[in-house]
Amino acid sequence: MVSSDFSDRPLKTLVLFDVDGTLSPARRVASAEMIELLRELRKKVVIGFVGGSDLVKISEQLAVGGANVVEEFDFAFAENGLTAYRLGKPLESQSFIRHIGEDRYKKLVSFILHYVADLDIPIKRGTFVEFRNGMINVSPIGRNATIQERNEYEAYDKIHGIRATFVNALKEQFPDYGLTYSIGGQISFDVFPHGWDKTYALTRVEHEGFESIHFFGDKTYKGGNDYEIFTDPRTIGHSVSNPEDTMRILKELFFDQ
Ligand code: M1P
Repeated sequence: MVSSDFSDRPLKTLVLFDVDGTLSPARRVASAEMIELLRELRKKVVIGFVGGSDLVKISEQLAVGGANVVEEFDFAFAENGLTAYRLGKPLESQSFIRHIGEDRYKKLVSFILHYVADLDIPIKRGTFVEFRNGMINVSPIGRNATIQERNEYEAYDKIHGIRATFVNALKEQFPDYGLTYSIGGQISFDVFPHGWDKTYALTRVEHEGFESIHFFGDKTYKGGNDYEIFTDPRTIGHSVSNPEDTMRILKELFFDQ
């Protein structure tokens, strides 16, 4: 039985979306057309986003026209669902540092910073480690890179595999830490405990009784940060190449009937 909170929706379906590359272009703001389509969709089904970034960044991308992002979506899952809202109200959140412990974290971050210092890549900027509530995000070029620098780094990384090699070094150095490494975006990778990928968000809606859960994402290939939730038996996965693709499939599935 789906909660009476959603009794106004004709379909007992939850539709979850990745953010970057699915609802908005990478690190950019979603289009007004996308937000309008989501508002229409919400009249039919329950909607939510599951982003790897923190809520502040996701809000910048999805709060088109000053809207409050946790109110525009029925479920708002930032940091893969470790920070979560249901109908505008916060759910209990999880913490990376509490899980891993200060001592082990210090060893990890020190290794990362030494590794970045020794990296020979064309340019470096700042913020090489971003400490988040549910994960850390590591960027060889640094998170302060401009959009153009990001694009150039992404192309460089595709050829030289800087992030993949970095991840292998971390796996070798910290085999007993129980960490998952996920290369989801253009310039960085996320580090979090096993199981704290996007499927973590599914554990938060398990008891809601939806008849089906759709998931839309662009990094659905093995190693991408949408892979686990896309292939999870609890979801009907849709792999998209950009936000326009998402809109096209939504219209086919929910509006052309
Ligand atoms: O949502 C995908 C990824 O987006 C950003 O990656 P990048 O800055 O490398 O493009 C990050 O917020 C990352 O955590 C997230 O997984």
